[in-house]
Amino acid sequence: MADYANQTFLNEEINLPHTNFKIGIVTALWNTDITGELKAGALRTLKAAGISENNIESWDVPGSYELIYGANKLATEGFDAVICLGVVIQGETRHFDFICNAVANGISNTILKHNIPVAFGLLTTYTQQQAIERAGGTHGHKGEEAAWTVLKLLERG
Ligand code: DLZ
Repeated sequence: MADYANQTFLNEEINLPHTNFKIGIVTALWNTDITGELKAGALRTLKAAGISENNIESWDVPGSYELIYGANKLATEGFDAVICLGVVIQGETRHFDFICNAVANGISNTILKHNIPVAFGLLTTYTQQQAIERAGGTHGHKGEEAAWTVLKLLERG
């Protein structure tokens, strides 16, 4: 996969056609010390782009598997974009594969069904340290990146 240093596009300015977009942030409560930081970064990025707090719904769901339901529910309710945030750390069982694949497929299906941007802000790491490094550490901030991603797509209106 690409290195964080190649992601200079993240510094690009966002030019939204308006700032009234309704954006949902769905965050898994597993590994909440890390997902909490992902959420804080996503909120910071949305606000910096001019999205008012009144137009942002932040919804905490039990685990990453529930991101699928969360994204689909908000899309059904008319949100313009959804940011999904979670951390799945490889354990000794096959849960990791099932959850990661299900979330990837579920989010793809939601995008296609509702035709809105849904960001895949799911960290899928071998260790907790790798996840920490991607929540504002040496490998960037995947919460900020996920928010930037939906904003970039909303530029089109
Ligand atoms: C069950 C489970 C496991 C083993 N690991 C994680 C994890 O690392 N990260 C996460 O977000 N959720 C995990 N879960 C919970 C599932 O996502 C889900 O909440 C439950 O299976 C109930 O549907």
